Amino acid sequence: MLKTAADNLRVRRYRKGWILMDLIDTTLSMDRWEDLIHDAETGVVSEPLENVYRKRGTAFDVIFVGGGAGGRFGSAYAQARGLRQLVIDKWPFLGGSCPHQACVPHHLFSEAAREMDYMRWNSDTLWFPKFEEERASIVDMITLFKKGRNNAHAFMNWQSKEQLDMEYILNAEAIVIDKHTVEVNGERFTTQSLVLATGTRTHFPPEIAGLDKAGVYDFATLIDPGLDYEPTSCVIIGGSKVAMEYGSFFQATGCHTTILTRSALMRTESLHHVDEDLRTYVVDNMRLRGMDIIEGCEPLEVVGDDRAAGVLVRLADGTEEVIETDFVFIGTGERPNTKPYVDALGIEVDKKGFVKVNSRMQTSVEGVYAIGDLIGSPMEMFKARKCGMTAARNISGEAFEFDFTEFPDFLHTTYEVTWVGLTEQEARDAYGDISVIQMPPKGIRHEELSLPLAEGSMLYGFTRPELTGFQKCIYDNKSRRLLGAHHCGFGAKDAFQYLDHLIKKGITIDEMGEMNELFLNPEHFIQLSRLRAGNPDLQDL
Ligand code: KPC
Repeated sequence: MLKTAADNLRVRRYRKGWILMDLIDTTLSMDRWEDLIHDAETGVVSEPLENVYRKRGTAFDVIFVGGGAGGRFGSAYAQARGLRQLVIDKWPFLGGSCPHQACVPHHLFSEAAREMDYMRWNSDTLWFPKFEEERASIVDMITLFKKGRNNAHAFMNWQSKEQLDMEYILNAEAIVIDKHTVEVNGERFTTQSLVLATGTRTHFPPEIAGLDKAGVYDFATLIDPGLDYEPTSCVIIGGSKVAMEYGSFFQATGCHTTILTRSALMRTESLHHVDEDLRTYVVDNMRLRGMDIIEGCEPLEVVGDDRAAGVLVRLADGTEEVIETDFVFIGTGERPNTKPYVDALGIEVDKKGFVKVNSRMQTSVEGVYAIGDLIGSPMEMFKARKCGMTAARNISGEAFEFDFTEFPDFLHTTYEVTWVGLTEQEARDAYGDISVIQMPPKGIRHEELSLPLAEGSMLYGFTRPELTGFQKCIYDNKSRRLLGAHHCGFGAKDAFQYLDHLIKKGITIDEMGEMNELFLNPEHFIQLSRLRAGNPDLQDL
């Protein structure tokens, strides 16, 4: 019989009924971690994986319930500040849904979508082979992801243990008893402070009938248990980022995709500062790739016997129709499950169940903190991680506030779409006298201009100029400060992390013009700003 990772590890029985895998004195290689996580995922190992200094007892300064990005970064920060921390997760790895079902597969699929889009536009030209749609398989991509994802999981466990010296219990449910007590595997651990970090799940709108039918998926079930057939078409219910991102991927594989959304794409409540010109370019380009986007409609029911066969929708004009499909994907946003915390602790939550916190991540109950997706939008990595850090700083005695009202944002279609600061309209309303620098400039049709042109868009520039992307930045003419930047294209996302910081520091067009571009820089903002920076009176470009 093949030995499993579990066979090679010491299993300690503490007391009758308490069995766990004690890892504190063992250094596992990446390979061994991968094997162990695999064993836990397949049920070969069912006991908790524990990295706890038992000799120090079971009392902690802070327990993080949930070891995703917020819980892991909060734990690392708490540990570094000299607090004794414990982080607990039901999955056999730290890092949460990001590397398991969410951000990492989304990025893999979005990169695949971009590659397939590129291959399609260039099919059977130059050195490109003819694009073979039958080889573009959604199931193959899911299989590829699932085969590789434990590597990142293994690394999170290894880094947290060997480099960050974090204490953790994985593969075990945490039950919050009261604000000082958490039960795991029948054993009680005590804590001074408690941090809730258990994230969210897709919201399946109860008013839409038939969402329990086979053939209905969300981003999580697409991966686990996983889509097990190659769909012929897809109907997406909802117009969230998830809807746009996964929809663009499905469409790129050749699975014709229809998005049914109440609000217009990128005009949903959860997104702010979306410039109308950017939005138009993005949505037009999704349609150009063949997607059907039906806005202002109301999906009513997934029809079919036990399997989805279509979606009944009420259109904006009040008529109803069934859009046939064998694959329904839900992209209507996410909700938390906070009932156990309300019941055990009496913490305040909002109408959708998100935990109410102040800027120090403190809930309505003293000593209890909540972080990450559990507290609502934006459900982005920077926020989760910095929420964890904020909680840890406050628990360690520092009065530290985290304001995430302004942040750089992004999504994928077959493009990378990213934005920060004010839209043109918002800037006009707030400042009146502004300059807009954009590419293509107003008055030039994209079909007649191959710019913007840079990494990732060079071939388009010489084949289909209108596909090269769109960009815009906005200055306040009086202070000459950068107010906002907006981009659809390739390779500029990282720049927006720094632009966000620079905008908050008050960077001016003159300082922008002083920067050293690495030509052809995907956002073009430096050279375009420099062309205007010499003018005492700023103008559009
Ligand atoms: C591979 C990768 O960085 C994505 S998973 C991140 C999880 S965590 O570091 O805990 O935020």
